[in-house]
Amino acid sequence: MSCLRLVLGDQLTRELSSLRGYEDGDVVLMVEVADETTYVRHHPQKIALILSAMRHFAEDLRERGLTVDYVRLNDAGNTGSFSGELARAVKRHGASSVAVTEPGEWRIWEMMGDWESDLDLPVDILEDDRFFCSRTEFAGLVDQGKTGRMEYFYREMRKRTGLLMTDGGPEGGAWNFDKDNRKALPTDLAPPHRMRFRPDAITQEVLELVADRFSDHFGDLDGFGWAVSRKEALRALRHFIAEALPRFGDYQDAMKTGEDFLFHGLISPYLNIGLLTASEVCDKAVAAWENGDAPLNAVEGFVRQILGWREFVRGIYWTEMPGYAQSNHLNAKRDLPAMYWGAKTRMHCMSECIRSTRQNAYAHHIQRLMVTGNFALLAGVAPEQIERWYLEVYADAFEWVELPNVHGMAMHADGGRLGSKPYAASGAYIDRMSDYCGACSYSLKLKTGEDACPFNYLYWNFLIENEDKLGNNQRMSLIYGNLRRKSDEARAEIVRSARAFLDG
Ligand code: FAD
Ligand code: DLZ
Ligand code: SF4
Repeated sequence: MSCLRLVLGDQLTRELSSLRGYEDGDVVLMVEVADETTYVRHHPQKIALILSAMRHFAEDLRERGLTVDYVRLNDAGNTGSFSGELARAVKRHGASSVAVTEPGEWRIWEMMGDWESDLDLPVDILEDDRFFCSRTEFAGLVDQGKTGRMEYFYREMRKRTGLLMTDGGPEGGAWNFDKDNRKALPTDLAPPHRMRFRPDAITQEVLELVADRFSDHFGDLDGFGWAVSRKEALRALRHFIAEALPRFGDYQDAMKTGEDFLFHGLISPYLNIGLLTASEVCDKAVAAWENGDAPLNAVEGFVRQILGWREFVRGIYWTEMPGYAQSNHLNAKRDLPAMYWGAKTRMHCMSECIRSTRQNAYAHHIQRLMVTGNFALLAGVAPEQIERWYLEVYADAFEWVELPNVHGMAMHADGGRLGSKPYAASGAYIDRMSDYCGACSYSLKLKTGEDACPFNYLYWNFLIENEDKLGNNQRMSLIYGNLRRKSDEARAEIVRSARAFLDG
């Protein structure tokens, strides 16, 4: 009685639930399929990362003595879908059951629901226990009213895990040290270099395949330097903890021309495909603080991103889907501007973030939220168009984490489930956190007109257009107070500038 154990491209973890209990005679199935490489037009680096990491993981399992059946993208007879390849493999191996870990995307979850009846054998869908908070546990917290805001969920998770806790309270006497964080970057401070990994023979072969089949997707493949095995991902993590973590908190929100990584971890792709686990990453960061190698404001800020935000958005995704993706609270309808695909723009901040995205399949959080996300929010881009963009262009993009971040955090399309108010900002915020404005051909000082920073008038225009939905939001009362003090003439000038820009 052999069990076919299907491992998906974002489940590359040795301790995965579907690999536990492996017995002689069982077969691990891994499949490269056209449906997954093209359901959106992924950045070529994302495809290369996943396929190469899958091939390395299969080798690793074989070295540990497991039998692995690995189907390559160009193999003859490849049906191109998970369902098709699973059916073929069941026949090939005469399997009597299938085991698989729950997937990271709703569309695959729905697909898996058909497998038992289609294949006419038992299909065991096991919990993905690589997260701190299971789907069921999160649903329980929703019922207890503990997931209204990320901050309360995070505190609950600190208590449950004991991370950065002492005598039942938070280490350092506070849950959050953001007052010490978010500084602008001093001009003389050089960030550490990015750790790049030279492609080995397996990666070289994948790079050729990707260049051959996906060269029409947005993004550069040259300079591919991602870690593709657990060993390399651990080296990347050690590099981050030693070189960048100590300053992570201070400069978490900073942006600088030509500096694409600053003090960020660049570990989200590894976490999301399973080369690193959330608990080991948090444990190592906490150990750095315990050993005196990183300050508490940095380590707490970092742990909050993973134990707090990452778990919170996953919980929202699985408790709110499939309806979550359908809402459009601000009724945003505009098409995604061509500059997101690299068309020339005078906006230096947008041009920098999109350049980094194209070159690296990466932009850091504040670039995603306060530049490209903020622009899409203020310009009223249709949520499904900007969501698709984020899902396509980042190496770490999987719907469970991408959708709540874009739909909820950046676009406020969920009406406030994820965040109590939209992260809308004018050019002043971007200027405070970056050196972008000094190199821009728009003027930050001008508030309206052809040469004014577009973020300035788009910000007020957004508030005017959405006054019926946001005007009574307690957290925006100050801003709306300022808007209401503007003369009719000033408001009309804002609307005129915004229309001219957006229609242009
Ligand atoms: P660091 O800044 O070093 O942070 C450390 C880790 O914290 C990250 O690796 C990540 O695992 C976690 N983290 C931080 N913020 C978040 C968050 N808001 N949600 C979930 N995890 C978080 N993250 C993704 O993993 N995939 C996405 O598709 C994705 N899309 C995003 C879209 C938008 C509009 C926004 C605003 C954020 C998005 N994020 C996404 C969250 C965040 O921007 C990335 O996790 C981060 O930039 C990854 O780079 P890093 O590893 O250098 O992160
Ligand atoms: C993203 C991706 C890509 C590009 N290719 C594959 C693939 O060929 N085989 C595979 O198993 N997984 C791939 N993935 C990741 C899947 O899309 C991901 O596992 C599902 O979306 C579930 O989260
Ligand atoms: Fe961006 Fe405005 Fe600054 Fe130019 S002036 S870089 S458009 S915020």
